[in-house]
Amino acid sequence: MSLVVFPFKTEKPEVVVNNIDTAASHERVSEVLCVGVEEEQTYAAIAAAAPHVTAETGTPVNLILQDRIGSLRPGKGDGMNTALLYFLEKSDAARIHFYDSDITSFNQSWITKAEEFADLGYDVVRHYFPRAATDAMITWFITRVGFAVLWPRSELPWIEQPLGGELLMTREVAADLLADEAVRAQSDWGVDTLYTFRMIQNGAKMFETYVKEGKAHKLYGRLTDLRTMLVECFAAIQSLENETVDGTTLHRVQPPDVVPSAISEKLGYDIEASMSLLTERWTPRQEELAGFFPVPIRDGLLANLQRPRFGFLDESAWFDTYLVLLSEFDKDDPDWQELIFKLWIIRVLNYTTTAAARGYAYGMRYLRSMVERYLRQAALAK
Ligand code: GDX
Ligand code: MN
Repeated sequence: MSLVVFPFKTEKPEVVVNNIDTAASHERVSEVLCVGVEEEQTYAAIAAAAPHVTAETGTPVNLILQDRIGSLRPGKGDGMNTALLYFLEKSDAARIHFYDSDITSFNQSWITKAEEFADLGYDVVRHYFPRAATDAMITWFITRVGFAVLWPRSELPWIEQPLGGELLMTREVAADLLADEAVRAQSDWGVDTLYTFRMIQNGAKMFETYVKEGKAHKLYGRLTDLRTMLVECFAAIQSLENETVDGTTLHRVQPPDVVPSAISEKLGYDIEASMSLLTERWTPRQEELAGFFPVPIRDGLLANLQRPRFGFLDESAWFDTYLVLLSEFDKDDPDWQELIFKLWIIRVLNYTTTAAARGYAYGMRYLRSMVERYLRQAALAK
């Protein structure tokens, strides 16, 4: 039997409660655990609904607040690690599933799929979803690029959605994760990167299952909403820079299926609003830090003091930029935070206007082949 966990912050209560009910009604689920941050309105709504769901389904629904386990910003990482600790110490379930609580397309087949592949002997089952060509821009330009550049011979760059919050793992995998000091420390958005990285490094057998209805959830508008996530996801990669990963892990990916037009035709972010961010919030120190980059990149970046410019940051310039960021970026420095944010927006706009503008199929083909080119380039240098 399995424990299903929903980490939550402030979400629409009816969405979360509906998801809890869906999970509690599944025959493989012996308990549902909701992990909140504080006793706010979402927490109160879940507390009120939980006894009814338990009574109707016969499955206990428990609600707890996250512990302070890590040492970075207290965020989703503390929530997930609190759930792992609960799973290992207070539950006798054989497997744990995580699902984001804000998903409106969640249904029982997600749990069934994960269980079926775990039954086949995989230690980790991750869900992956069709995404718009301009969505998942942190995954593509930060995480998958970082995995390709740093561990080109490992399975890491081949993981479809390394940051996805929907996954199953066995007790053994959970114990390995929680025994790891760096995992416990990662209390922020970097937690997904750490989990994915250690799973592959520890040799867990991983299966990625395709969920064709997609993950419909609370949407972002301007890319500003993603700023903290960007900084924390990059810092997580940077913290792993000196680690080694061999290339022997078993990792299988279920082939993708049809992509609904609602997804292939979706715009992932507001282009005009994001462009206007490029000329804002400059400081003299950021201008100075721009000097760390090769001259054409520095000059292109600084042109954004006057007006948005993004033509210069193509695939090869991003490789060079990424290497400089790996060695120079300081996650605690507000000027570096703003500069990596600007650079990432510039790269995203460049990609949007040169590749995604040619259509969904072209954009996705481009992103996949880009990761492949990066890992070949990195492997030659290592
Ligand atoms: N307990 C707890 N504590 N839950 C949190 C916290 C926190 O500090 N912050 C967010 N959550 C919950 C939230 O309510 C939701 O259920 C889930 O975590 C994910 O947060 P959301 O704001 O919906 O993030 P988003 O942008 O949808 O990101 C998710 O997908 C990303 C991705 O797939 O790219 C999330 O799982 C990310 O970790 C992942 O990088
Ligand atoms: Mn979400």
